[in-house]
Order: sequence, then C-alpha cells, then structure tokens
Amino acid sequence: MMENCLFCKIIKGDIPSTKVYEDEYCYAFRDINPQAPVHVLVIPKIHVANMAEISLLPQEAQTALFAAVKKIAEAEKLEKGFRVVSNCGPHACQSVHHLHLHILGGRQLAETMV
Ligand code: DGP
Repeated sequence: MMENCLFCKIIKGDIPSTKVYEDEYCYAFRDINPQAPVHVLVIPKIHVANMAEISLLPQEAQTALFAAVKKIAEAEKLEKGFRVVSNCGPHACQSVHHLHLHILGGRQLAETMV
C-alpha cells in the first residue's frame, strides 16, 4: 500500500467504489467517469505505478491481472468485444499513478484508438 495513492485507498475501502471483481491479487471497479456503457478499471493490489513497472509485481499477480480481464469481460457480457487500455506516463495522460487496465465496451467503439 502506498500512502496518498487514490487507488490504494479504494482497495482498502477508505474511498468508496463500485466493485465488480476481486481476488487475492486484483480489485476491479467501475470508472467514476465512464467513457463507454461498460468502463471498468482493474488494478493490482500491490502498488506499482504503471505498465513500465509491471515486472515489479510477482508473476502470479501479473497473470491474475490478465485473467481478471477475461473474467470481467464475461461477467459484463462483452461477447461482442471490448478494448483494454493502460495509460502509462505523461504522453498517455496517465492521471492516477497506480497501474490500471481500462476495460471498455458495451457499444461499438471508435476504429481509431487515439
Ligand atoms: P488514467 O487517465 O488512465 O490514469 O485513468 C484514471 C481513471 O481513474 C479515470 O478514467 C477516472 C478514474 N478515477 C479517478 N478517480 C476515481 C475515483 O475516485 N473513483 C473511480 N471509480 N474512478 C476514478
């Protein structure tokens, strides 16, 4: 846990969130500012800043993160497809510095990504 990290506070329950999934390694919740009908954030329970630091997570936690994406996509009935995005650093406009995967779906998404 990292003090003053918004997402660490969400994992602890100090800041409320709408949980959609949790296991030993991951927590997932609805984005406060959804960009699509389904917009879920999946985060590791161990604090790392972003994708550039993913190798700091134990292998099991890395595997769990991607396994969680599949489970959430199924639970959210995204069988027509979905997009997974992880903003990393200033060029990507990362605003919360705790690794998170955005799962976006529930409608036809734009052909372009940026
Ligand atoms: P990024 O720009 O990739 O760092 O995305 C951060 C996302 O986090 C952004 O889509 C909005 C979301 N977010 C920020 N604060 C909160 C919060 O307090 N609760 C929830 N549920 N989402 C938040």
